[in-house]
Amino acid sequence: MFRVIFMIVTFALACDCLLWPTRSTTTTTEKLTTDSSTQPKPSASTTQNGHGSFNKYFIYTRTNPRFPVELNLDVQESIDTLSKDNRTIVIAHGYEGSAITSLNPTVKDAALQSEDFNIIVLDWSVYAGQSYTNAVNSVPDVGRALGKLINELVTREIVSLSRLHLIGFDLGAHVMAFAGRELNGNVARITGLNPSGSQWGTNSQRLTFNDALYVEVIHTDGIGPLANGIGDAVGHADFYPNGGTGQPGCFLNHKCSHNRSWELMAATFTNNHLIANRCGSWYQVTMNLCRGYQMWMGNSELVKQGSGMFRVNTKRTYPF
Ligand SMILES: *[C@@H]1O[C@H](CO)[C@@H](O)[C@H](O)[C@H]1NC(C)=O
Ligand SMILES: CC(=O)N[C@H]1CO[C@H](CO)[C@@H](O)[C@@H]1O
Repeated sequence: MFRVIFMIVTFALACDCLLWPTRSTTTTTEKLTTDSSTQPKPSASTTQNGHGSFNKYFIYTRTNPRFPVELNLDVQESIDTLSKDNRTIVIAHGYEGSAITSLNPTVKDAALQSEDFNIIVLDWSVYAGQSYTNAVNSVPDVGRALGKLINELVTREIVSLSRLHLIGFDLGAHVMAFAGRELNGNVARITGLNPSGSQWGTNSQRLTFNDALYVEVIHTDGIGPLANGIGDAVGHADFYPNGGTGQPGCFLNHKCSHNRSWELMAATFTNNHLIANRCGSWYQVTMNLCRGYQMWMGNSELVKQGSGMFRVNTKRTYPF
């Protein structure tokens, strides 16, 4: 029942985005509603250069929780949407995603409910909508371009790396890895939400604990040949809700378990209720035998202590 309500709410929010009226005060909102067929469709080149130039960035705050302002460094009104006083969260979608993928309204709304954040939603749908391999090949450049943009915001003293949290889902987790590297690993926190596994399993450029001062990974679909995510522990803290596979209520639907990573993340912004225990071994993770110290999974804290593998058992419906 709650899950149904949650789905309806998320759907309503997604539709909300599609029904945005054009606004004269920003030149940008309508861009988000542009049909993808009218957008440029560059092919992924082997040089991987310039992919980031198609990135778009949409700002939300408590002042404009519904209608985003497109971030444009040349437009002061756009930059002024960001508050220097507030912490900043950047969200990156994954393969086949876009700014209006349910991940974004869900995590954005939960975060804004918990605190007056600057939320920047990265849209790299021009590449994320191509073949999986093209999308993978564009990840480095998309991430570096995000890193460069953040660097500029830091230079202008609008954003500070110590108050910045990068959240990436699926391929977006690896996008955040490249953004983090561009910022010399000095971002306070990266959260990888079920980082994609296909073509990243042995890829040394995947998300690692070097990419931010604190890297947390939530693995919800990381085991088996059909899994969407890397099961490997790659961050400082790696959380395996319900053992890191087959999430409650998802049955054998891997996409459902994959999505659960951002649903759980969103839920912890408002509830901060998912307390995991440290595991001494992979065996303990899978057998539900983790009895080590406690760690709060997700939430909005920028400085967290603790490293290793952690397991938390959740319910099947929101807020889990
Ligand atoms: C997962 O999320 C995507 C994007 O929000 C959505 O299109 C898809 O239907 C979801 N899949 C499942 C099984 O929940
Ligand atoms: C927590 C915090 O500092 N919130 C501030 C976020 O930005 C708005 C607009 O500048 C302020 O009014 C809040 O006090």
